[in-house]
Amino acid sequence: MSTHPRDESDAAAAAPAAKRSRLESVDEFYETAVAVAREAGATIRAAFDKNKSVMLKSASTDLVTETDQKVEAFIINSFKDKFPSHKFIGEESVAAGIQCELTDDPTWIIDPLDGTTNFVHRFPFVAVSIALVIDKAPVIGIVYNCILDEMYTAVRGRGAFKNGVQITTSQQTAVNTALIGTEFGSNRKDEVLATILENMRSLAGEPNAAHSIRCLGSAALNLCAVASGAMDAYFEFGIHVWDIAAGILILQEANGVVRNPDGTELDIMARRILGACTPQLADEITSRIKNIVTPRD
Ligand code: LIP
Repeated sequence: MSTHPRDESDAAAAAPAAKRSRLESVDEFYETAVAVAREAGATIRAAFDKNKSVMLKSASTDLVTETDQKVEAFIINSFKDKFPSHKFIGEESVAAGIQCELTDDPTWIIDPLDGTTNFVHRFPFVAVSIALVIDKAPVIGIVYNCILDEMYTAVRGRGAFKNGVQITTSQQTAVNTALIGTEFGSNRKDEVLATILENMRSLAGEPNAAHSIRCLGSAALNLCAVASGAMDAYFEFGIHVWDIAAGILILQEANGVVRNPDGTELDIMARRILGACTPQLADEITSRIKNIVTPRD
């Protein structure tokens, strides 16, 4: 059962045949993505309180479990069955050596379990993140916090929703009244960590100190927190396209702004993100943080 209102049904009826069939496909893609995210979430929830065998990827701070791998395989197989011509970018497939290439073709970008460190420690900010990207722009974004049962959804042009209720960002325009999300990430090399801490200090310290800083441990859920007004902005360096593809659309559809942290137009493969409730807050954060250079996805 859909949690996303179909407020374009009148438009669909009036549209020419080609456009109508595209709108109908979007509805089918959306319904499938929500159902798959729910089923994936049930698998994660069942494993959440159990002992996990934890493996390392790029560093001792970059974790993966059997559940990440099992859930990604389930999600990709589910979409392949229904939409055989579509392409995929999945976190664990890329970790296993599959090329991370974004073309203009319809591509499902999947993080089966965003917040793996949280999952390992039973900190309940764990999400299934699924985006459908067409012509390199997200068209559908689903982020499901399967532990708290919070389903964030967006379809381009139709608004953003949390458990079926429309969400919008807060209206904060300045750092000194804002709650700001950021993360330590998995690269803890000395010079990287120094810039991360310097950026936190620049925002959390006087003058014009932010109300506070939060680290939820999931890029997807940080973006949804900004989308729903629970935080005012979020930025991070070193994330991957699968961490942010769905959350970007949810934040845009909730009237937020997404950019590269240096203020330029967002490049979703550039492994950096700044999301904010207003352009003014985004501008101030940009002026107060330093860039961290990372290789592209
Ligand atoms: C996580 C991100 C988080 C980042 C972590 C990690 P994962 O994704 O969502 O924002 O700080 O280093 O990349 O690995 O749990 O899917």
